[in-house]
Amino acid sequence: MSLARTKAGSPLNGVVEGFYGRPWTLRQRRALIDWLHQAGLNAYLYAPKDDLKHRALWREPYTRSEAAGLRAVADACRERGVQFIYAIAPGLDLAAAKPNETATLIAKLDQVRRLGASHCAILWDDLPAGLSQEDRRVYGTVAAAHCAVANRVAGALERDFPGCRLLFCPTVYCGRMAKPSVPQSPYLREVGEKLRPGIEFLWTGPHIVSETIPANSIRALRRVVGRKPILWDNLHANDYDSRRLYLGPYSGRAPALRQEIGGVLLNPNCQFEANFIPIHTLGAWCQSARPPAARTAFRGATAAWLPAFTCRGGATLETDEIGLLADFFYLPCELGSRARAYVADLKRVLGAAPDRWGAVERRFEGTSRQILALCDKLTQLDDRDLLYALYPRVWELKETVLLLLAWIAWRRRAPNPKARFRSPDYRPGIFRGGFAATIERLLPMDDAGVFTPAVWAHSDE
Ligand code: GDL
Repeated sequence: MSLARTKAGSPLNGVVEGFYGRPWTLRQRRALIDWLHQAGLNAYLYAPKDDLKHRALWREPYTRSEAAGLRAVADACRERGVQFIYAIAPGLDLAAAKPNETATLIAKLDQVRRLGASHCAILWDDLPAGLSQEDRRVYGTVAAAHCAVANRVAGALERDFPGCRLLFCPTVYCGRMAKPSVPQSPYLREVGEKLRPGIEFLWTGPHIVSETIPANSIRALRRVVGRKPILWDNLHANDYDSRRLYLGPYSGRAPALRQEIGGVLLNPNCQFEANFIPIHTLGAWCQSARPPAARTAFRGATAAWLPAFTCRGGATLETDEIGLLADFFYLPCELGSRARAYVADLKRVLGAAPDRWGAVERRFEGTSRQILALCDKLTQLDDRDLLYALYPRVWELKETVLLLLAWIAWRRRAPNPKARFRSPDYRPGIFRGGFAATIERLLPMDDAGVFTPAVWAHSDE
């Protein structure tokens, strides 16, 4: 049994359960800790936005049975050499100027420390703007209030739990939020001056979801806040869009970035079971002296994930099929190579008459059939939790491919190039219906991010 200890300042690499939505279960957290251990990662930051006692009801202590769950997580972490960092997010209603509020905060952290959390974090992300009148009078600024509370907590932890680290997530937690810029942001500058030196600083990169994180963007931040940030990396977070799932590799972060940061905590898909590739490839990025290219790490991860895909009823899955699936649910701004090729083929098919389709269309149909076969096999997975994590997206993929095949069959038969496709299988309101889809059609966004109303002229008559 290895003991979970880190020296102050040694890198913390792993996962932050930091998304909105249903928190993971104890069973899932145990599996996570195994994955972290296997991937050579050493940290789990507990911060599920919708654990009421983490955020909305942060003052309330955990009940006996909730405490048993947290203790079990802490034990599992200790057995696997993973640091269990418990985060609290009091900013929705904390009255910073009232001493008993900080005392309540410290008492709550005391509870989870006694349950076995190795370190603590205090989070100030996603808060309503401004301070109460009283806090404004005492502190003047949001940054001053946040630092005062964190400094007091740090003092108490230092006294009662030597060796316990404290992480701080600022209200301005990415470049895009820093106004007018990272070096000029009054909030960041004040945090840099007032936050006690030992307290560690979380940062999501240039954006909330950062496609890339250039090393020089972090150098600029370090100059302002006076410490190496730990990345809270939302690359694979999907809580902001229930139609997305990210099975692609950890990518868009050059190895040189590693010297600039105190670690990476990945906030991944809400669907726990879908996170194998993100975690495995993060491990490769953090661990290797020379991290492999993202695509190479991805291939390694698909092979390592294969044993989870055993099926009932005789179906067998190959590594290549897992890669195919993951290519269709890759990264926020990137499709995997086979999905990209599929879309490129589709564009050529859509733009040409059937007698010009030739090999492109045959390849397109071939891939379509592979996808459909794969979707069917997945329904036979032994691991039903894995299936259910993937199910909504797999179902949508299958329906989309069937639509494309129906269009191709129709187009082959359609004599008139101006004819338009419709089918009772795709009825308005039933196919892609609902409020969000209605709005998407009224105010579509183009590839450059420009929204243009579909209806320009309207009459008030
Ligand atoms: C955020 C939230 C996080 C959420 C993520 C993606 C931080 C620090 N906070 O802004 O809880 O999961 O976006 O939606 O990232």
